[in-house]
Amino acid sequence: MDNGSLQLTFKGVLMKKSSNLYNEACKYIPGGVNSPVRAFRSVGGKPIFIERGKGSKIWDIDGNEYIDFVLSWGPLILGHADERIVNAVKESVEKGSSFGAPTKAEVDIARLIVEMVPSIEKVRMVNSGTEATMSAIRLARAYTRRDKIVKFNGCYHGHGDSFLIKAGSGSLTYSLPSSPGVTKCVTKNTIIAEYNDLENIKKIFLENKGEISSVIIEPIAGNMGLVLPEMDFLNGLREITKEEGSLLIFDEVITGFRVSKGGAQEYFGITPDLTTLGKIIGGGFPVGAFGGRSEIMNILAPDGPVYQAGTLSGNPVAMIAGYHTLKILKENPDIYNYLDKLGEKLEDGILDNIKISGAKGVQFVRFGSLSCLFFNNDKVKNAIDALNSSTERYSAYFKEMIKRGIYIAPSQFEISFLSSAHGRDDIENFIKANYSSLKTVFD
Ligand code: KE4
Repeated sequence: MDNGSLQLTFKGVLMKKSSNLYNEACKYIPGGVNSPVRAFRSVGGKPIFIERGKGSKIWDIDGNEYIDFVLSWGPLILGHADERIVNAVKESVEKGSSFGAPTKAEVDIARLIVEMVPSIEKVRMVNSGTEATMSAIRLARAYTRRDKIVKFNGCYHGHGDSFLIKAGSGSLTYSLPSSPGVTKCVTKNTIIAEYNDLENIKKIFLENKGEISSVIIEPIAGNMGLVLPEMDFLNGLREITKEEGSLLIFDEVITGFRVSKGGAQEYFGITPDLTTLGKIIGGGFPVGAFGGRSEIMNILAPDGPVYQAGTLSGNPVAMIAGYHTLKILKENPDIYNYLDKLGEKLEDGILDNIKISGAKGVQFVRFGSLSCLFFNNDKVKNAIDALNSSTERYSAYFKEMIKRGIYIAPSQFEISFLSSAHGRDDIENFIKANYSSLKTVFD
């Protein structure tokens, strides 16, 4: 798509500096970005370059202010530049940034994760959600001595080869659900199931008896838009993996510490065998983690034969940012009620708008502080449904919201987030912008 002509405007004003810097970026960085979904390709226009953020707000390099509902794709549950995190990071980095040797900060955050996440007795820190999920399936394959994994159509677990088959997030955004470069010997060990379809899973296990090492799932799917698990789907998965001797892996990179202080597994009362984490546990710094029962984790090097490593894994500055974020969440569980109340206010406003704005075929989905607006005539229960959404309508809506100073995900297949720094006025502004944007899109 010609990305040159379409230029986003903020309240009608051309974002000149962003546009020029994007042209410059494209000389040195593929697509001008370091992660595809940031390029705004599916909504058109050039990406907005951000200068700074504070609380619920961000400012672009042209000086335009936005209320941010992307929050770096989820990590910033306390909002941008939270004083408590900034001060802790400043103090830490003044003592040095990295040593390639163990530090107290790693022990402190590991202890907190073990205390907070029901399934985790031991945890290994890495530098991204991708590293966490690729390490978790390697561990599951070693532990069960089986090669196959099951993932769900539309779920995204990072860009590890085994997962780039019918993935979600950016690969769905670019309709590249399976990436070139992933070899057949990898794809043959990845089986794709449909979200919310227990019969399909039972069939897969029958056809691959004794060969499936693990089933990895986003317990609440946030990479095909927001898709909620139907009743008993997760319980059914837990039962069948137990019966079949396969490991159940909850990919809680989004939901971990987001939907409750113990993640989706605490919220639903289902204990997976392994859990992958990211985003919030880094407090805005590059961090991922995977953990589970000691008997599984103990086969990891250096105790066991399963190799996994990382130069900056457990980086003390990132650990401090994550540790203080988790500590604040643990010590202030009312943050989750606050986020849910804000989410409720958002939901009430948007449902009213859908009724009175003349919008047709719009579905609003929310789970706590996670939400998504599907331009779709039907309820979305899996990736097949999600792909029936109108990306054209979403793109038009996105541009209208940006013009009104509301920064939402530049893709129909991503979701919106709230933080404890968001206030009622931010929600009211969203609702106002949402009404006039829907009116414009459907006029
Ligand atoms: P990272 O490697 O991007 O840290 O994490 C990969 C990952 C794993 N599991 C889940 C459930 C995830 O949502 C992600 C990454 N999320 C996307 C946004 N939906 C990252 C945004 C991007 O790719 O730029």
